[in-house]
Parts: sequence; structure tokens; C-alpha cells
Amino acid sequence: MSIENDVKALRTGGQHGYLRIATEEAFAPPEMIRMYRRMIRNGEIKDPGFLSLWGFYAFSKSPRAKFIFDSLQDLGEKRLADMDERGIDKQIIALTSPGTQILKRDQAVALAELANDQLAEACRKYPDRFAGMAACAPQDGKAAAKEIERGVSKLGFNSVIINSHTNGHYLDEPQFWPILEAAEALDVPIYIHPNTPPKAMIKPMLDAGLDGAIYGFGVETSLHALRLITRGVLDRFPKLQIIIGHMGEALPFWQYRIDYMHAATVRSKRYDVMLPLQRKPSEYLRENYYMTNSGVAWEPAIKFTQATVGVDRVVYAMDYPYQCDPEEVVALDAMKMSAATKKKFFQTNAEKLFKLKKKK
Ligand code: 1DF
Ligand code: MN
Repeated sequence: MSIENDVKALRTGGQHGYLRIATEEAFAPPEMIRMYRRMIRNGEIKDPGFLSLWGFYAFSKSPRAKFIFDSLQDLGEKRLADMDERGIDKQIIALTSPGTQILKRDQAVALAELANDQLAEACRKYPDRFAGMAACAPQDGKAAAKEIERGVSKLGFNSVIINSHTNGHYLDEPQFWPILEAAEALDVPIYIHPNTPPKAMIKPMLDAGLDGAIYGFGVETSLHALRLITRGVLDRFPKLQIIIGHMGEALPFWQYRIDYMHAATVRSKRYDVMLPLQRKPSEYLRENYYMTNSGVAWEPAIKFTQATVGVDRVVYAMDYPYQCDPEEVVALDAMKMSAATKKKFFQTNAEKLFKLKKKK
């Protein structure tokens, strides 16, 4: 059978043995897009990464940018049709990057509330097709913790989205601990989604056009995930669960070297900022991290992660609308993997992680 026929045969409903639950799917309130466009036009935002990313998506007339621009702002029939066409049973939806995190504190706090209200309404309307992550404004750690609490207790969200760094600051810094504390106490995972690298990191990437999803995203987000480990934050919040996309932002591949060099560096007391940890860095990856394959429809990378991090911690994601080729779904369906493991990957790991079958 040709790939075209395989694509046409994609269906929701699980007749092939599992539901497909996609867990890194993006949306944008139209109000946020309008605000971004205004702030780019009037020069209010100067962050080079933001201008590179949204200077493109908010204004480009290319077919890819137009599709993304329209799809991000839809939480209804268009999105459902795109899901049906790709065989996606359910999306776990989050505020697209950088969301609130490029804004001034008060604007950011207001946008988190607006985005959460819009997303919660869509999830109430289509409870079988959509679930949501709670957004917040990390610029104000205490307000963020409150909004996460509202998102979980009032709006029915069971996870938190953080679009990586906030103005060059990382979640291991104490001003963000109220967020980590709230997530741990509420027993909800934090999805650390990529952002363009901060000003201090981005120049040589921008010079080569490598600042975005092709590379800069992954480098910056894996740094973020690694800082949470090496700065000792997961010893302080040992039950906290973090999700990272793009096949763990390549961290699975780094495990051996990070373990070796962390031990060697701590032993030689090279840095005051690198203290001994309760576990090896790779043990945190296996015990505090979930990894989705967003953007990586590649069997060897998925299997390597399953083998070294664990089959219960590798979760399917599509990355709609940024990367949503139905051919990728066909390729993932065809992975040579036991039926039990494939069902964990596409369906049951996500059901547990996002508490999708919670009784009402
Ligand atoms: C892109 C990719 C943009 C991803 C995203 O959000 C995003 C992109 C602004 O291709 O520019 O979430 N992604 O996760 O791969
Ligand atoms: Mn994404």
C-alpha cells in the first residue's frame, strides 16, 4: 500500500489497538497574537529571539506560517478536522511559546488568566478531544502559583506549561520556587517547552539561522532541564515531575557523559555552584522526567529513550500546528515495537501522566 493510502486510512477511535493522544499541542488566544503584532510593530519588545520567531509567524505570508497562524487561534471545528485527518484522538493543549513570558509582569498575569479561561472553555465543550495545561506568569512566582492552583482546582487542568526561560532566568532560581512547590503539592507535572534562547545565548545561533526549532530551542531547553538537576532543585522537590519534548531535547543521548563529568567535577570541587546531589544526574532523568517525541518521528531515537529512560516515561506528541504531517503518524504506527509498549507510548502513559480518566 502506498503512503498516500496509509495517510487516507488514518482513523481516530483506536481500532488499530490504541488511541493516539498528542501531548505537546499549541494554541494562541487571538488577543495574544494581536498584542504580539502591536508590540513588534511599535518596537516595544526588543528580545532578538522573540523578534526572530514572532516577527516570522505573525507576519509571514508563506503557506506554512499562514497555516500555523490560523490553526493556533482555533479551538473548534478546524482543529478537530485537522485531528480527524491525522488520526489524533485527543490533544493536550498548551499556550504557545513564549506565551506570557515575554511580557511585563502585569500583562503576563492577565494573559495567563485569559488564556486559561479560553482553553478551559474549549475543554469543557470537547471533553473527549481536548485537555489543557495551565499557563502562568513566572515573572511573579506567587501569582503564578495561585493561577496554577486555580487552573487545577477550578478549570480542570492537570499539568502546567512553562515556555522555558523567562527573560534569561531559569526555574531553579528561588523566585520561581513557588511554582515548583505548587506543582509538587498539587501532583501535576510541569511541561518545560522550548523558547528561543535568551539574548546572552542567541547571537551565534541567529547569525546562522539556527536559533529556532531546528536547534536553538533544543539547546536552551535541555540546558533548562539539566539546571534543575545539577542545581539541586529536584533534591528540594523530589516528587516534582517535569516533561520535556523533542525526544528529551537530546538529553538521553548525553546521560553517560553528564554522569561521568558531574561526578568528576564535584569531586574536584571546581565550582561553588556545582554541589553533590543525592542521585546521579541520569537517575533524575529516569525518576523525575517524562519525555515526548514531539518533532521527532524517528524510531531509533524513540527506542533508545525507551531503553535508557524507560517505556513508562516516553510519551507521544505531535506538535500541532508547527509539525503535523500525517506521514509521521503512519511512520510511528509502523514502529517495530510490542503492542503493549506501543499502547503505552500513544495512549496509556499520557492517560496516567495527565490524569485523563479521573472520575468526575
Ligand atoms: C516552532 C516549533 C514553534 C515548535 C513553536 O512554538 C514550537 C517552530 C512557537 O517551528 O518555529 O512549539 N516546536 O515545539 O517544535
Ligand atoms: Mn512545541
